[in-house]
Amino acid sequence: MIMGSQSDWETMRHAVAVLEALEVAHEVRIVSAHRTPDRLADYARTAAARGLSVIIAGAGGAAHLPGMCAAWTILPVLGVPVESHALKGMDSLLSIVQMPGGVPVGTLAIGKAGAINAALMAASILALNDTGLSGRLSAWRQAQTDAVADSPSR
Ligand code: RP5
Repeated sequence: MIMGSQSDWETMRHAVAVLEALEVAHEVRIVSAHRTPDRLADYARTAAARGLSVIIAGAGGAAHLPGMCAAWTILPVLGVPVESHALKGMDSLLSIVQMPGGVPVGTLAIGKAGAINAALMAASILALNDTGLSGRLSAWRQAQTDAVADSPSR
């Protein structure tokens, strides 16, 4: 998992929490498309050779991190638009989702929900070749279902 800034952690920590709950091996790095472009190029170019399978990239504002990451790797890249102060994350969303045909980024929702779902989608991809993870993911979904009350408490 990469994020553009320390300030993205408050959002992206929700993805990490899901990965930890599902016992998905992961690493977390700050990599900025604009402030550390060489770090991004190196990270994306070497990701597959280092054994990574999926990259979750969270960024806000002019959120070029997921797209530029996808430009340098054929690994699946899942983009999380972090909610920005100025435009409430619409800038982040549009920056991430409007990729040109040929370089895909799987774009999730703005903010916490997107971070959670990015982790779940990454787990789903990995579970295709990991029966243990598949079982943990099914159990996670069942626990979520079981936690929904029949009626609201008043
Ligand atoms: C982006 O700029 C980051 O992903 C972050 O969401 C946004 C603001 O970064 P900071 O100014 O808070 O470091 O690159």
